[in-house]
Amino acid sequence: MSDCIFCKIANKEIGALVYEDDTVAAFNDLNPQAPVHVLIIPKKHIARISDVTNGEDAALMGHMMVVANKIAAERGIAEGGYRVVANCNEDAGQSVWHIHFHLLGGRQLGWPPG
Ligand code: DGP
Repeated sequence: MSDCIFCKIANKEIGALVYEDDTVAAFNDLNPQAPVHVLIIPKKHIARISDVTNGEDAALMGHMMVVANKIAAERGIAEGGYRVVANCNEDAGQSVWHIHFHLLGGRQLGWPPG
C-alpha cells in the first residue's frame, strides 16, 4: 500500500532493514522498549492479525515466527529469553496498520503487560 509506512520500510524507500527474505522484512523499532526491539513484518500488506484467515497467510505468520527466533539467536537473547508480541486493534495498542511482530529482549520483561 503506497501510504503505509511499513510497506515503505519493506520496500527500502526509508529506514534500514536488519533482515530480509522474499516474504519477510525486519527492522529496529523507532522507539525501543528493550535493548533488543525488532519489528518483523510480512512484505505483503495485511492490516492486522485478525485479517489472517487463510492458509497462505497463516504460513507467512509461521515464517515470521521462525525469523523472530533466528534474530533472537543472532542478537544473543535466545537463551536468556525473549517475547514476541502482535497487538491487534486499538485496545491492544496497535498504532501501525500493517502486521508486525515485536521481538523484545535483553532485559527482564514484566508480566502481565500493561
Ligand atoms: P504497535 O503499537 O503495536 O502498532 O507498534 C508500532 C511500533 O512501530 C511502535 O513500537 C513504533 C514503531 N514505529 C512506528 N513508526 C515507525 C517507523 O517509521 N520506523 C520504525 N523503525 N518504527 C516505527
